[in-house]
Amino acid sequence: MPTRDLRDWIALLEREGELVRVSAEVDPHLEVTEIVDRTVRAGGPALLFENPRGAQHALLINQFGTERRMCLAFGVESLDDVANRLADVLELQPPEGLVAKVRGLKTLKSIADSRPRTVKRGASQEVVLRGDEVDLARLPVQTCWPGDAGPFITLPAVITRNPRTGQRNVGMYRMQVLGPRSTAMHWQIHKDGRADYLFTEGRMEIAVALGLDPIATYSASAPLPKHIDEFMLAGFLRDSPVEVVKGVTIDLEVPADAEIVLEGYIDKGELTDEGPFGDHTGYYTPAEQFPVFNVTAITMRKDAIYPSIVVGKPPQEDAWLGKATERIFLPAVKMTVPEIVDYDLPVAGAFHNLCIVSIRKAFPGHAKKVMHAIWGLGMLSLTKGVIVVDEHVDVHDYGQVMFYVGANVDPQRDVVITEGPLDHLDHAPTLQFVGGKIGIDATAKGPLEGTREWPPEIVMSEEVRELVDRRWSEYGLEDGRSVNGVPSGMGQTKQLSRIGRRA
Ligand SMILES: Cc1cc2nc3c(=O)[nH]c(=O)nc-3n(C[C@H](O)[C@H](O)[C@H](O)COP(=O)(O)O)c2cc1C
Ligand SMILES: [Mn+2]
Repeated sequence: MPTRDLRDWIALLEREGELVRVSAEVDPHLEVTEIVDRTVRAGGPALLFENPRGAQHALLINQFGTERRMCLAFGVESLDDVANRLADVLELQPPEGLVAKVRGLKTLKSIADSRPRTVKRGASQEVVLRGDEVDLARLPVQTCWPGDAGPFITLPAVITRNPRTGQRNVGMYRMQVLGPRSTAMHWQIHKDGRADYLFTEGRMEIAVALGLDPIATYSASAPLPKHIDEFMLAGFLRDSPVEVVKGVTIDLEVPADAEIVLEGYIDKGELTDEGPFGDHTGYYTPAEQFPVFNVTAITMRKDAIYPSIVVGKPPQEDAWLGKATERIFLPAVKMTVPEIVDYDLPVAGAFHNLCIVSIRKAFPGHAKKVMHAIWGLGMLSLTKGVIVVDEHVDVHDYGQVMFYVGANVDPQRDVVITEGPLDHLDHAPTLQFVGGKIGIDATAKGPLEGTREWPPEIVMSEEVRELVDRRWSEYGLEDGRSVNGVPSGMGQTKQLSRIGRRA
């Protein structure tokens, strides 16, 4: 069962041996980052710093840092189980027969029941600080890297409303603390939060939830279409709606179970220099102008716990938020491009730099069609490089992928160079926001694609493999895993299971 709030989640992590409490006084200025960086790379536990220097609240970090914890958060054995539940919804067909009808109705009901529910009272408002009582310095906000412009709130769920439709949007955008009652709001150019801002005239009310259950926190980072409320996704994935309560100084609803809520507003046109900030690209993003968020109230639970995350050179904790999105959105990607079998966004590629995709190839030029489909699909459109392989290739095994890139590619024939929109933070292109794209077709080619006769791949006969399986123990050898004809990663196992384990 997924957990309902952050305390429930911390208790689960503790029961599972997945959390360590640090009682020593630790400085949120750089020191926490260095500890977390080492812990994440070692596949270590979530950390609850009980005495962050200079602050009045404990700091939770690395709650998402391994595949096991990510699965615990979603209450599943594997992230693909989450994807399968969504696939059921996406594939909802007009049902035939009674059993299918009942199943269909249950699925529809579970979607309807996923909408946030308004309640009268929320633990997130046990303590209310307004006006001059508001001081962000009570929170252990991290300055993550030596070149950062200041402390940044890094794991917020920022709630806005589209002024035209009234639709809620929830997104995760870093917030540089500027003073006791103000922060910057780092809304990148492609994001829904930014669009809500652009639609607004004058003043825009904002709520920022800190310390939610892990599914709601994850949902704030999920690249949903504009008109879908991220808290509805959270309700669906949790199997219980996110409860919301009216804000104390704003006309927005805020999560009733949050540890901390910042209420406030942004005045259109009030901008500030934001950054530099050491980001998930592995580089500092330079200072740029972003809107100023003015805080009118801090509401919180008693002894509220402040959540944080460090981004930087991969792999960091956010790798697993990204992997969750990769897995959870596969059914939606397949619905639009059904010939896609699987895809992998390598963590080392910082997600937007590289996408490996396997396809059921059916016609000449098919791999190139799929590259262009990816460059036209939601946030995947920002992907800089796409590698396409045939369906039998395991996209998560980078050794295999590299083999087919080496073996099957004629660079003159199989490489596509084009251009399009790029990630807001990508420093490599000459212009910000737009630049080159590369596609590599590593599929086997047919005569209609202008090749000579394509040779068969080497594969041992099934008969001999069975014989050797049967007789293996007679040979006095140890591991005899058969990988018929498929080059294995040569010691490089799947990235998915690897991120967590390295020292
Ligand atoms: C740890 C973390 C930090 C992020 N920081 C930002 C950020 O500062 N600005 C931004 O635009 N997106 C940031 N993102 C990505 C957005 O949360 C993500 O694109 C989300 O889908 C945005 O929601 P929206 O499309 O509803 O605006 C971050 C994601 C994570 C996991
Ligand atoms: Mn959104």
